[in-house]
Amino acid sequence: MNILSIGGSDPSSGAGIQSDIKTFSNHDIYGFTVVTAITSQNTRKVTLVEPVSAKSLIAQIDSILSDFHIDAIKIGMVYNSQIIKVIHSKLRKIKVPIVVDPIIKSTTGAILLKKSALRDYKKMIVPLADVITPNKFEAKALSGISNTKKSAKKIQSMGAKCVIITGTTLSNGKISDFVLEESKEYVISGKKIPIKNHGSGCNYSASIAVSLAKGNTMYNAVKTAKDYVYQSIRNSKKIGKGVSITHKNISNGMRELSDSINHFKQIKNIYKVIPECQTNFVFAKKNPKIIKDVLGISGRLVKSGKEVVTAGEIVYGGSQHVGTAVIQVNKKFPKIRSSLNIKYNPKIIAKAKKSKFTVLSYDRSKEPKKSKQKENSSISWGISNSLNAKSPDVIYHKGDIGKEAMILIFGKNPSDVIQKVSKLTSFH
Ligand code: PXL
Repeated sequence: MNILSIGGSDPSSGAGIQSDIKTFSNHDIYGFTVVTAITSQNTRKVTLVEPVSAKSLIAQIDSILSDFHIDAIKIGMVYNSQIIKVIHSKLRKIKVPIVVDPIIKSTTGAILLKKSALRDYKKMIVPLADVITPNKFEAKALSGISNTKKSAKKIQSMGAKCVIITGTTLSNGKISDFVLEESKEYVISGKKIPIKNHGSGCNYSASIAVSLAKGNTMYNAVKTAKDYVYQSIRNSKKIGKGVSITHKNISNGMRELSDSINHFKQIKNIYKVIPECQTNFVFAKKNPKIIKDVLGISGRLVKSGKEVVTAGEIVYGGSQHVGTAVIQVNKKFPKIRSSLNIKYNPKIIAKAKKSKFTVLSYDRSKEPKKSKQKENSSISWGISNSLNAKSPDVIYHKGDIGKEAMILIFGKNPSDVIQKVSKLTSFH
């Protein structure tokens, strides 16, 4: 997937297009950038802003639009009326989701949208927005209204489909975002971290663009963005002499799982082994005790025609079933920390046995009633029932009334699992 960020260059890489590339990369999305203005700034101050010429802006936009498929666009800093007019004329007929993040002042207080450009901004940039993400100060600047709900309605009346005003209420350590969609409104709250930072606004709107590019709902996009920003502030770095720069720490485990998921999706004809209940791929911390200790995919790996696509994000607690299975195996074999489920197929089991894998199974119809009634206990029961002295490579069951037959493949880490999956499914 590809997203285009149109905005200012920030040499400190805390905000602007440099920051957006980081957010896109963190989500495995390719980022294009069109520079509207070159700011000279660090964590203490902005010393110069130089807008690019209309000619350069037009040429940059044309270069990107004429060559690449684009799944979403984010518009950040635009600085002056000339830039606003070019962006409007180039994007007004574009059909992909557009996220507008109004940038009026820098973190350190410098003007990033000229006063003389505000009128054109409201007339030409706001109406491009499928969603606009002002903070409460930017919302007031656009609408002239302090009241959150009325301000959002006014901005919507300028032509933005959805309006999200961030950082609206602050009570008992919480920070809230007010969301006004076309036909509903709601508030999403989260914990406030009292760190003055550079980058959180860009992280928020870029994360929204990622979710919309992936086809998620606005509600999910806002939830995901709030979580992403929370993590990026919590993990912010004081690398300069002034404010901290937000940073999203992608753990080695997350990266390893993400790489292996991509590898899995590229295995020839792999869509044929995705079961009805879809596939999850998990990687646990050392000594996992609870589901939150296990990375998994929040929406699973799903079959879409002959392709396998990732639905949702890699998160701790992302898989209930496969996560439970790996915790259970790990209790007896602490080296085993990764697993993936595929559709039951006797040919795969035969191949596993021929390959001298340790293949175990259990019979779901023999599960005691008590265990069946408890949510998720079937897997714990089945796995612990099947385990013997040898660390398992494969555990399967042939299903029960209303329960789909399934194969689980285990390994030390995601690459180990992928090696086994590749070997077992190579006949497809
Ligand atoms: O965080 C907003 C922002 C966006 N884009 C650029 C910036 C800033 C804030 O300083 O400099 C280029």
